[in-house]
Amino acid sequence: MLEIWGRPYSSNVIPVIWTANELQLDYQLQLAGGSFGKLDTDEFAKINPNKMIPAIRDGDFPLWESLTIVRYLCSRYGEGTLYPRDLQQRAVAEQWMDWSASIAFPPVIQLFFATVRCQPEDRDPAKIAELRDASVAALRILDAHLAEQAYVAGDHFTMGDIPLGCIAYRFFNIEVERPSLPHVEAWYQRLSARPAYQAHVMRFFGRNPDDWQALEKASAAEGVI
Ligand SMILES: N[C@@H](CCC(=O)N[C@@H](CS)C(=O)NCC(=O)O)C(=O)O
Repeated sequence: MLEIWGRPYSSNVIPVIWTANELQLDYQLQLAGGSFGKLDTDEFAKINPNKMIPAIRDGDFPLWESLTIVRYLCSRYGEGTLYPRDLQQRAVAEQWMDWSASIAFPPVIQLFFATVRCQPEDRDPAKIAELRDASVAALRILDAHLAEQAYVAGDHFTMGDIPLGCIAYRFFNIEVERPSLPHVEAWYQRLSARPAYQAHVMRFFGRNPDDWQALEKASAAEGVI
């Protein structure tokens, strides 16, 4: 049995859960991190000594780092679909996964924290504009790439779309003025038609810390989602 450890609304956990669902894997979600705790336990130390989520256990094989987990699951369970067989196509998918972590994720997640996760009276318009511009500058690079092809690594959806798809959902749902990014918007619409994206990425968008507390309580009551 595959176990995924984490909170299903945490930005680094969402790509792993989306991947598992795209691959139609049978897995058990172990709620961990935040108020669910468990990161300080001896059991979790054997899975991820960094005490961070996400982490997985595939049988007795533990693995951590979200994008490494996405690559592992796709290579093991999605060869020829999410994990391109063609080496150059696979390299392009990986290139955009690494780019998402190094270039696109930092400004978008900071913009998310400066708006959605910040009480209106504490928001700093100058900081928000700066982060919005940095996010747009990054996404313009993706926009030019997607002008040439439907998905990040070609004509089909692959693992290359997963981290950026998570970022796109955050970016397009933050209430901030933004210029048109027509090719990123068209790709985001294509992702939005995918059932696993709707169910596991478009599911959580907390507007204030109370929402998260309510969600954590509800999730705790459910036990395993
Ligand atoms: N580079 C790591 C970052 C992991 C990370 O920062 N995880 C955060 C949540 S997104 C964490 O474990 N925080 C402690 C907690 O949630 O309790 C990855 O991509 O997996």
